[in-house]
This record gives sequence, C-alpha cells and structure tokens, in this order.
Amino acid sequence: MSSDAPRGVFITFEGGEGAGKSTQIARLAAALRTASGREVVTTREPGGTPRAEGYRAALLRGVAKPFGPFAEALMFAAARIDHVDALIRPALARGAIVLCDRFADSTRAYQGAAGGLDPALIVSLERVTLQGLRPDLTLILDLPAEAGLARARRRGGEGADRFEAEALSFHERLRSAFLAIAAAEPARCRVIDASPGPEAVEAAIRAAVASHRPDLLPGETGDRDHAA
Ligand code: Z5A
Repeated sequence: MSSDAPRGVFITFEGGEGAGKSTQIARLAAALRTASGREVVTTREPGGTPRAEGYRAALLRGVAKPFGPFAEALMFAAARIDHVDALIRPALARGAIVLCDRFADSTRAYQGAAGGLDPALIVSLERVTLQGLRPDLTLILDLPAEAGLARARRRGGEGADRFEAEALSFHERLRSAFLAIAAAEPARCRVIDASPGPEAVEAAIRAAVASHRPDLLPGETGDRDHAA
C-alpha cells in the first residue's frame, strides 16, 4: 500500500446473544454509505469467507465443544486467520470501512471469561492470529442476558445453537466480560445501551461513531458533545 493510499476503518460490534448487532450493522452500513460515499464492507465472525463459513457451521453445531475451550478457541482462530487475510486486510488496504459482527473480543469473552480459558493463552493466540490488527472502534451492545436470549429465541433460526444452550449464568459472565473489556480499553470501546428500540440504539451508535470519527458521518453530533 503506498503512503497516500486511503486508510480503511475497522469497526467491530460485540455483545451477548440477541443484542441487536446484525440489525444495527445493516443500519450503520446504510448510513455510512450515504454520508461518506466510501466503500462499506459488512462481515461477521465466525465466518466472512467461504472457508471460515465452513468453520462457522461446525462451531455453531458444537463440534469443537467436547475438545474444551482451548481447542474451540483454536478453531475460532483458524477461521479468523482466513477472514483477516482474505477479506479484512484487503478491504482496509482499499480504504473501505469494514463493519464486523464479532471479532477477537468474543474469544476473550466466550472462551476466556465465560469458558474459563487462561487469559494468557488468549493473548498469545491474538498475537499470532491478528499480527497487530486491532479495531479502530468497538461498539459493545449491552443489555441484560435474559432480555438478549429472549430476543434471540423469538428470532429463531441459526441462532438456536451451541452457545444459546448455555446456562443463564454463562451469559451473565459474558455480559460482565464485555463490560470489563470496555473499561480496560476506553479509547477503543464504547458501550451502547441496547435495551431501547432499534431507532434509539441506532441513534446512540451513530453518535458514538460521529464522536470517534467525525469525517465518517459529517453533520452528525457526536455523543461526547452531549457529555455533561
Ligand atoms: N463466538 C465465540 O464463542 N468465540 C468467538 O471468537 C466468536 C464467536 C467470534 C456466533 O453466533 C456465536 O459464536 C456467538 C458467539 C460465538 N454465540 N452465539 N450464539 P451468531 O452469530 O449466530 O450469534 P450472535 O452473534 O449472538 O448474534 P445473534 O444472536 O444473531 O444476535 P444479534 O445479531 O446481536 O441480534 P439481531 O439478530 O440483530 O437481533 C436479534 C432479534 O432481536 C431479532 O429478532 C431482531 O429483530 C430483534 N431486535 C434487534 N434489535 C432490537 C431492539 N433494539 N429492540 C427489540 N428487538 C430487537
């Protein structure tokens, strides 16, 4: 990439089940395309490339569960390596805005905090998997675990998987884990209250993005401009 090539923007969405990530990624992508005129790529994990989507199907069926959280984390990492190399890095090199539904913070929360995997192993795995790639902004959609599970159950479909089947306490640990990640990395992460209706959540997300990168949503007021 030459030094005057446009620089991409990498935004990830994280949170528990049914938090509204897919809904909000579609809305933010539409807003960014209109407002910035830039290429916007939406993708997800596990998945995003044909090879990684193959891993997704196996992971959501629970194929890796009997091997324990480390083996499961390795399988998520294998899918992520292909996703990063084949889709995310090339899109960022073109100057695109990449919106990704879950990324490495999900490994920290699901296999780490909730699954019991040693955080030191996760740090090592991130180092070799990501090779320095970090999201510019991570939006953590937060709502009580029970409310998110109820939304996911109402939606049905592929989501009724290996992770939804975990106990409520697992999902409560996940929520705490995502909030702890946000507290540890405030420059990268913004917590969004995902409890209100989709329009209110969308407005909060747009304000967070405008605050972080005013050039992406010109004319919008960032949420920090409203801070007391
Ligand atoms: N996982 C992992 O363990 N380790 C890793 O490293 C990675 C992932 C990367 C992927 O499953 C699973 O992989 C995930 C973690 C694990 N666990 N699970 N399950 P997935 O992609 O199928 O599931 P998900 O990421 O949790 O997404 P989801 O369940 O599809 O939820 P969502 O995308 O956040 O929500 P949604 O589909 O936009 O909305 C859910 C329903 O609520 C739907 O009917 C909406 O119309 C409705 N909705 C949305 N917003 C609202 C509001 N604001 N109010 C009311 N209703 C709403």
